[in-house]
Amino acid sequence: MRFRRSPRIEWVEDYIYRHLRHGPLHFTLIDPDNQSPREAADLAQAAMDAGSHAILIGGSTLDDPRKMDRLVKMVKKRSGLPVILFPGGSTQVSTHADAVLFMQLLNSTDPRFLVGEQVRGAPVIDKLRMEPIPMGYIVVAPGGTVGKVGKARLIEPNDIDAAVAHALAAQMFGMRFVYLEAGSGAETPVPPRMIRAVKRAVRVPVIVGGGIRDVEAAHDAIRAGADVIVTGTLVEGAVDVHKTLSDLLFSLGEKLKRQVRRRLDIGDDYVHEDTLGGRA
Ligand code: 1GP
Repeated sequence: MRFRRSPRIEWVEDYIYRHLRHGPLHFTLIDPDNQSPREAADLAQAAMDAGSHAILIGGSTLDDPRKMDRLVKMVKKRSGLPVILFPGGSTQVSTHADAVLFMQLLNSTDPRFLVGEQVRGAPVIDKLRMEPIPMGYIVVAPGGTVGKVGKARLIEPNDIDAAVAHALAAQMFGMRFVYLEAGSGAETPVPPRMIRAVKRAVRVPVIVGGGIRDVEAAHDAIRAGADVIVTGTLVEGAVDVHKTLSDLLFSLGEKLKRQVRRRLDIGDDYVHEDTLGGRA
């Protein structure tokens, strides 16, 4: 019997890695708890026009699979971007999405978020032939709703070693992304010092979100080494989503370019390219 050396990397993950070669990315988070399907579709289109790279859909509390399905379908129809589920639980799966972040809340104290929801969701994802993207999810204080719902033993902002240890564990488990989360709407985002330490420790891309509300915070995260920044609240509260995101991405543009140049200079590379034989 022949075994594949590693699971097949499918198109959404490949899309992310290909874009990462040119610098950090921005993902727009849509929380189905806070949006009607129509509002979500408008938001997704504005995000695409502004230059965001993917749409994440998910929330900590939604438990209405039909609303989720309608919302994902409308978002998919209106935006040409990959639509990736960022589920709070196994009921948040929709046939219309392109991929799902198959994640483990690594600092949860509840087996449900460590393995229970994943076991419930896996057969559904398999049946739908949806692309799972294995990801270690680490919640940092203040943690917000996800910290509470996910029963996280929050990592304190100054506990850099704990963040690094969780990220290393994720990588050793074979997860292909690490997500440092301060919680949606967090007063304070993940500290740059923590991002920097995690980025140095792991070879997989580092996603950072929670409380990134302005260019400064986004820039700090990117300068510290974030490969992907995620914003949700920023656009939810915006009068003009397109303008808000365009302004953010435009001002990051120049900074991102400098960051890319630095990366090229130091020959930074991603672990997946070894496993893909340079496919990305
Ligand atoms: C939440 O990290 C995301 O999972 C986004 O947070 O809503 O604060 O942008 P914000």
